[in-house]
Amino acid sequence: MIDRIFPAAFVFLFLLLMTAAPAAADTLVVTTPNATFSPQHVMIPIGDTIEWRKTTFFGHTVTSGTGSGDPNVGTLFDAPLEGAGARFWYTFNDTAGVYPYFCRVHELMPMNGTVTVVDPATGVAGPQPSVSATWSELKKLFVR
Ligand SMILES: [Cu+2]
Repeated sequence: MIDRIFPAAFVFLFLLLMTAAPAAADTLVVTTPNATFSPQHVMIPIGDTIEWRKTTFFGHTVTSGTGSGDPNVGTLFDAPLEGAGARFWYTFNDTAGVYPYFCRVHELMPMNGTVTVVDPATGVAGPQPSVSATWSELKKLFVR
């Protein structure tokens, strides 16, 4: 009896594992205690979402860029100035890399943070190295 049930159970378990859906994208929460972003620096895989929860009375923005002097300030996201209870979500679906952001009101505190987005396939947080050289080009590098 055991001999007949055990292999069937094993095959069932195997099929269950093989057909299991990949891990769903997660949401990571960043709060705003004492005019800071906490945690200040986070690392997530591509596809995950950051939820900023404004947890204090004082209003904050969540603005992409290194600061007001950044020529691309706010182009990726720019949550409005809001206080306690306000939430803002951004899903990092695009390219792996380091995404700085800050609060426009408390920029000089400084109130800022980074989101490092990692490509899970490579573990690389940044542009992929591309191999576009031809064989003869490669040989020139090593054969003299
Ligand atoms: Cu602020």
